[in-house]
Amino acid sequence: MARSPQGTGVSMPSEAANASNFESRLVEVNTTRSPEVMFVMATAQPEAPSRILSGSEVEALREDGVICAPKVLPKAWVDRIAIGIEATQSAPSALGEILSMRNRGFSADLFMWLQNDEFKHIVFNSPLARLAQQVLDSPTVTHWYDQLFLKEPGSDVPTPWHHDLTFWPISGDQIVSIWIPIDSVTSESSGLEFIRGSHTWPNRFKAITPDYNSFMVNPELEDMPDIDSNRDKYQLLSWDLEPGDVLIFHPLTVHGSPGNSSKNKTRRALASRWVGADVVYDPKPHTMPMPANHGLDPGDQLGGPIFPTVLQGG
Ligand SMILES: O=C(O)CCC(=O)C(=O)O
Repeated sequence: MARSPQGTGVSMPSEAANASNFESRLVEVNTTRSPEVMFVMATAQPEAPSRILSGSEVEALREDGVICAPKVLPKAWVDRIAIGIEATQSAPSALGEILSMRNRGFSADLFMWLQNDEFKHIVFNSPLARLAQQVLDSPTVTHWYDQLFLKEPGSDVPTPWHHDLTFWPISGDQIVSIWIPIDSVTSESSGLEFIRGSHTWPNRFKAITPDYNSFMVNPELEDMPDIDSNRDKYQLLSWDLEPGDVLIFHPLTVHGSPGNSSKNKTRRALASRWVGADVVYDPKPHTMPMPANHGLDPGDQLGGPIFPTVLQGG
C-alpha cells in the first residue's frame, strides 16, 4: 500500500498561518474546570484490565519497543470510548478542527478529556492506568494526554513514519502509549506498523504530522529515512486487531500507518499516553504546545490538574 514518501526531499507545505493557528488554538483548550478535576483525581478508582500482561509481554515491550496485547480491555470500556469519540466528532475542539482533514476522511483531536466527560471518566476509572502501571515501573502513573485518530473508509491520509518523543515538551524514560482500536483493524484499514527495536536507535527524527504542520518541524533534527522504499531493510511489526486488543509502545519506537483503503470500515482509535515519576516538563522549540495554565516550570515533574496522577504507589 503506497504511503506518502518520507525523508529527505519530501516537499512539506510551508504553512506559516496554519502553524501559528495550531499553536494558538491548543492553548485555548478549556482548562477552567481544574478544581473539579482535582476532586476527581482524589477519588479515581481505575478498574483492573481483563487480564494482566504476562512477564513475556512486558519483556517483549522492553526488547522490541512495541507489543500487541490481545483481549485486555473489557467491552464496556471499548463502548465507552466509542461514545466519547462520537461526542468529539460532533463537537470537535478548536484544535481538532485544525488537525482534522475531514475532506480527506481524517479526524484527530487532543486533550479530549478536558472537554468531554466520557473521556474524563476513561482517564480516571478505566483499566488504562493499571495497564500503564504494569509497564512503567514507576511509583506513580500520570496521564499525559489522549488523542483521537479516525480514518474513514477510503481516507488517503497516511500517518507518516515518526517517533513520538520528538513531538513532546517532556523528557524522561517512563513514558508509554496505549493505542486502542474501536473497530477491527487490518493493514487495509490503516493498521499501524512499527520498526522493531527502533526505540534503541540513537537518532532523533523530525516530528512529521499527518498534515505536515510546519510548526512542528525542527530543522535541527534528522529526516526520517525513506522506510517505504527500503522495507526489506527493517523488521516491521504489525497486527490485525479486534476491539479489546491494544498496542503498547515506547515513545521512540518508529511507527506509522497508511491511509484507510477499505471500502466500508472506519478505523477509530484512541491513543492514551501515560508517564511515570521520572518524567519532567522540558519545553523545546517545535514541540506540541500545551494547554494553558498547566502551572509547570521547566524541570518540574509532570503532574497537576492538566496531567493528573491517577495512581500513587500501587
Ligand atoms: O493512528 C494512527 O494512525 C497514528 C497513531 C500514532 O502515531 C500514535 O498513537 O502515536
